[in-house]
Amino acid sequence: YEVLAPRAPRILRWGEPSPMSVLVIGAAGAVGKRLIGALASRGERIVAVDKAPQLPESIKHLVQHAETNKDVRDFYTMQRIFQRHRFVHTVWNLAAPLSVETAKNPKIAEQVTINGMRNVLWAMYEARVKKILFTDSIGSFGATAPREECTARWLTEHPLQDPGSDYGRQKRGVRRLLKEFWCSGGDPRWAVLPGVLHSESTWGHGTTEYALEALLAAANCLSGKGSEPFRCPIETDVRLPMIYVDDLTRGLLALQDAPESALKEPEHGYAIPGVSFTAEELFKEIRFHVPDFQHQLEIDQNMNTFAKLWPNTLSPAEPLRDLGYAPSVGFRELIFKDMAASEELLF
Ligand code: AKB
Repeated sequence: YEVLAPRAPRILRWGEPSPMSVLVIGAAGAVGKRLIGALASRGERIVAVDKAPQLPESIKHLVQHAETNKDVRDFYTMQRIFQRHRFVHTVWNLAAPLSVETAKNPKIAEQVTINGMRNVLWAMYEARVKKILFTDSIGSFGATAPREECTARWLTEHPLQDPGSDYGRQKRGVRRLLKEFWCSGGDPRWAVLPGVLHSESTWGHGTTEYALEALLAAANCLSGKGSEPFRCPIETDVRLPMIYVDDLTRGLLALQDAPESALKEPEHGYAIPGVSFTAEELFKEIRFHVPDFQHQLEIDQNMNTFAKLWPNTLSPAEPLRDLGYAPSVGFRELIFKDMAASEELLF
């Protein structure tokens, strides 16, 4: 790479709305949809990119341009998108499979996660777009990492640690590409995400997603649609960090908005903390609302291994100091909100 030169400014005609847009890749996913909702509500113009043939109804009217049927694995597709939309100031690349999907099909996951990011960065480089945000994961921490109060800084200071899964290794690969892009004058930023509770009807196959399954099972139980015990795939005393999606989008937008000078963490990586709980605590809270809810252990080897490898808690200090972000939804509220929304979905 040569160092990125700024693009020549375009003079707008008097009264013409600013065409500057945010480009969201992976727009139709659970996080993509909520992020687009939050961006649209503050008046951002959005270009939504997804491999799906259509955008979900909930975001269709919020975006100015839909680039559907577009695969990040194809460089020329990405290049054409940036040529068509010349006023992109920020890119979100959310296109990546979750942990269990990656374990099942690591080669395809690598093509999407690493090659996809490489294609996006090349296309951005050609189009002189500097700012990109990437969603890393608690899956990046391996057996040698601390369990409590984990920070993104630990990952930048231990770039060679083995995360213990292809999922974590691929995230590490992306962080390396972002570092290169940074050295070339780009402005990459990344967020370490905990498990996201988002009350969507569909989601990918990950580890922390067990909590979503449990909450949906509880909502089913409440509405009389299902009485089968929930099959818990991980040991019930394993504590994992989780976050409610509204807190997450607030944290992500704070990372997008922060001036570069405010970002003190190396390589501009920040964990976005929420709350932490074990499956046992989750089931106890669910039973408070749904006394008939039952569970039984049915350990999934992949999920259980990942869950035991990942941090118990994320540190709130750095995002508060540099981004002004602190989680606002506590454990009980989070469970209640998600379960109520899951129940609404069932009707
Ligand atoms: C997964 O479990 O795969 C994701 C994650 C925390 O990265 N939800």
